[in-house]
Amino acid sequence: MTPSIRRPVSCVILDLDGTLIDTEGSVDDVLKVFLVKYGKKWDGRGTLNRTGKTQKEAAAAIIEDYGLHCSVEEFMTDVAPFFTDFWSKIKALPGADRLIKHLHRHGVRIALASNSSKDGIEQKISYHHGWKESFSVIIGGDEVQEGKPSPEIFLEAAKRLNVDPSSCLVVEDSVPGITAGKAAGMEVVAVPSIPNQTHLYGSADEVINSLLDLQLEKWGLPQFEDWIEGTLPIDPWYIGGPVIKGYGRGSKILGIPTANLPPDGFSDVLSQHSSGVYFGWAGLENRGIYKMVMSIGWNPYFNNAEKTVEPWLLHDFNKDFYGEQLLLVVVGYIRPQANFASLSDLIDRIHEDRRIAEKALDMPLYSGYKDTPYLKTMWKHDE
Ligand code: RBF
Ligand code: MG
Repeated sequence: MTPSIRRPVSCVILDLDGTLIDTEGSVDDVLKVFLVKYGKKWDGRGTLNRTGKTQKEAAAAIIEDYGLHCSVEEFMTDVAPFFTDFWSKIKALPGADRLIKHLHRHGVRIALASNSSKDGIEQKISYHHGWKESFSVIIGGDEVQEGKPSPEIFLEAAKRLNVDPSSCLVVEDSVPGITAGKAAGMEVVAVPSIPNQTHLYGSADEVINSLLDLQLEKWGLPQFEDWIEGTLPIDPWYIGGPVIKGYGRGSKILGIPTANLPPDGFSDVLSQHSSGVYFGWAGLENRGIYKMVMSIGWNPYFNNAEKTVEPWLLHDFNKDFYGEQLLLVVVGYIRPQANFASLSDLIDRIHEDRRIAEKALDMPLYSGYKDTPYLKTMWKHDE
């Protein structure tokens, strides 16, 4: 299936915070530690309206939110060393490294345009191998008069790339960034860093769930070559815990016996991975190792309040196994979660996911993970 071309572009302009690296969460981590110095306690306020702001604007917002008695400049000087420590620990978002390397390998020029200062950008990207060399242009918020939502930074990026703004594709997570990209006359893909707020991103040309879902060929750019039989291999990740009774709806309404895992046990792993449908191998304590397809996220159809993990073990069990230890190695991605028009459409699609996963897991690329020792770490005896 070839998607319809939107408008061919020649260059890509990437945002950094919240688009390539998971900084939005880290800002809160820093504030938690830092506000204590001012005798305040972090309570999560203001997180939503800080995204996409310049450092100065964000600092001003925090001072106001918490009623701090200091100037913006004092605050920024004070907080700087705390951030430097944190940058080294910030993870790349799913698909960020893949996107940068792919574009670079195909000679598509990339600009990095961030409201952060140039110095801050350089620090943050220095922890990611091969990134700096992949960007033809890097622009910080301190190099323009006005940060996003003004189009200035993107127009300046196009100028330095020596292309017309209309030949640029912007990838952005925040609303101010999208506004800036459209005002610059560019194509804009939104990758929201805040879930379930799709309605805020209406002016983007497309809204995607994660960078893994970006279809570059829609803009006439070289398409990713790593998809295979409807699956995308990912760096494997490992989670496990006792099987808990799920919301119950999965089994009852859908007739799909998912074995839910407690989301609190590995919230950091969950926050590092986009919601969506994944597959891999499952080790069930003292029973066996089974093929597995799962959804992680909020499941739009049921509108779950919590990010859930719902692996479906592809085997006929004749009874429930609540409380038993279930370990998973997740090896591939299939698709983002979707909101289906009807329950039967959702069920059909989940069965399609099952077929894709079952077939893929027989490919050497994925089948070897069946022997991952981790899957058996809870077992009393080896077979
Ligand atoms: N729920 C959705 O609302 N959208 C989806 O795209 C979706 N995909 C799923 C894929 C798989 C493989 C599985 C096992 C479940 C999926 N679900 C999806 C979740 C289903 O709605 C879930 O079992 C119920 O939400 C029960 O809590
Ligand atoms: Mg951003």
